[in-house]
Amino acid sequence: MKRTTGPRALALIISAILLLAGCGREQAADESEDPKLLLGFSQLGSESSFRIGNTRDIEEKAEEYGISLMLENANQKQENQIAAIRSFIAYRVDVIAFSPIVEDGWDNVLREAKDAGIPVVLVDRTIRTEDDSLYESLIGADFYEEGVMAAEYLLRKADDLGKDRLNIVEITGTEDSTPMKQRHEGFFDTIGGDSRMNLLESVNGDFLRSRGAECMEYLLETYGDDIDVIYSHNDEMTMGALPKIENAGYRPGEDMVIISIDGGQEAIDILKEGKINCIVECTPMLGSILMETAMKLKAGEAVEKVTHPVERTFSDYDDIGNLEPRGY
Ligand code: GYE
Repeated sequence: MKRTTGPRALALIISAILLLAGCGREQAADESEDPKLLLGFSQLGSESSFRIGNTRDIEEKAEEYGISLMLENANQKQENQIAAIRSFIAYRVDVIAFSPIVEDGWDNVLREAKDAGIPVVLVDRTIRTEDDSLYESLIGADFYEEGVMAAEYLLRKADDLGKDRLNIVEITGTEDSTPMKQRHEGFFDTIGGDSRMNLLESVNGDFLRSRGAECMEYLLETYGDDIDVIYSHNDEMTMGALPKIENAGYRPGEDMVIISIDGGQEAIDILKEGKINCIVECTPMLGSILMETAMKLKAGEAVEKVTHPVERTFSDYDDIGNLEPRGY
């Protein structure tokens, strides 16, 4: 048997080293081709159908555009995202993208990316920083506007219900995250001047189905019959809450007005059954804009600082019988 290290064996050894170096990576860049662009993307987790749809869309669009994707999933931990961004810098990717789980605490790592000359794109959520030059572009929904749309639905519904008081409970998303803050503000700024509207309590459900169920259980124990409206910051928490409402003997969608956000297929189907009254769309399909933006950045072209997708509301006032499959 030949014992010298031929080119093929060498290639195998190099691949093995690269694989080891990329340990923990869900998908490593294909080194065999010369990619036109290497994109490092740190996804924040897998907490909802929105998130899973967003990850899938980015993987699919990277492939379509012939872009090599290094994808890391942070499993809901900011420190994992920071470590992923550092590994992208060490790998010298062309562009770094990430969905920041919370708004604060990114300045140091983003300064490191800037010093290394690697442009950064924020996907879905934004960050709080005094230095806007730490990122090139934000691609994500206008969460404040989503809160406004949810409130506009409620104002219309309130007129139809004809009650002079509506008691609201709010189940919010992850503390210190952009959608949590802005969905709250947009909603309460819009109903603020209406004397019928009364907030009983806001509780934090962390965008998780299990937490949505726990929050609802607590709210029902505390306020029971008094609850007229449930404003939930995502479908996942809404779907955790619904069985609790039914088990407590109430009919969601009739005894209590249910307002949700995202518009994934499972929730849309429940809206069609009448157990959710209104869903504000939040689309996870941000992959194409991300790929276009990354390519422009690599080419040294100017990009939009902020891009918001166009979104709509689905409610019991609309005919959504023929709605296209949602894809998430
Ligand atoms: O609404 C929720 C997800 O950041 C817009 O995060 C996103 C939110 C989305 O987990 O379902």
